Amino acid sequence: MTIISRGFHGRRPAPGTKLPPGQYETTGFPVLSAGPTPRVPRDTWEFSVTSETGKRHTWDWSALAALPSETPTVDLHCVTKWSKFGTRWQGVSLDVLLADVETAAEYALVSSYGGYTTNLPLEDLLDGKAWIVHGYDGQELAPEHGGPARLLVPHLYLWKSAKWVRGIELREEDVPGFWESAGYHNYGDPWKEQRYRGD
Ligand SMILES: Nc1nc2c(c(=O)[nH]1)N[C@H]1C(S)=C(S)[C@@H](COP(=O)(O)O)O[C@H]1N2
Ligand SMILES: [Mo]
Repeated sequence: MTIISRGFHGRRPAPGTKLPPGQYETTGFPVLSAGPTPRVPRDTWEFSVTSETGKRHTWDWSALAALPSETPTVDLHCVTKWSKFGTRWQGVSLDVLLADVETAAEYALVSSYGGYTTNLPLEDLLDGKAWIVHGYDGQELAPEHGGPARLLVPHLYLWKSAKWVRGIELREEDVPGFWESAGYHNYGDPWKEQRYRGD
């Protein structure tokens, strides 16, 4: 007879866990920024989507604020191994922002005030999976966490959630962003532990 103890599977998460492999839970909210925090006033803020034909769609702050917003509650997973459960955001779904954009592109390159970039397949921005968020936990999004507005794409590692988001370029060909060029995984699925190139 074999007695299987609770510890038998070591650190493997239990079925149904919210913690992807190799991650630990934190209750704080660490700030990770590759450079200084840009200060972008809401009245000069602009966000644009540019399609592969060069057609540009632009929203200023009042245009963004006029769109229907959602309040997603999501878990965050950072490649440096912390995860934070149940974060509450407010923002506009990319489904809304991309609704009138005609495109046959398959890839998106996201860029930020300050110069940061990150890339992902366009389909990862659609179908309720991504938002441009401007509120966190019932407050305006703080500058260190990407305010006035950031991308939130919580099913991928958090480096894909570009802070101080400024624009999205829709492209026929994929091009690596800042961390992707520096050796991070091109896609970054935390459940497959796609941290670095080759994972
Ligand atoms: N513009 C910009 N966005 C960014 C970053 C950055 O350096 N610049 N860092 C990324 C990384 S590596 C992480 S883990 C998260 C951190 O978000 P937080 O500081 O709100 O925790 O933002 C991501 N978005
Ligand atoms: Mo990160």
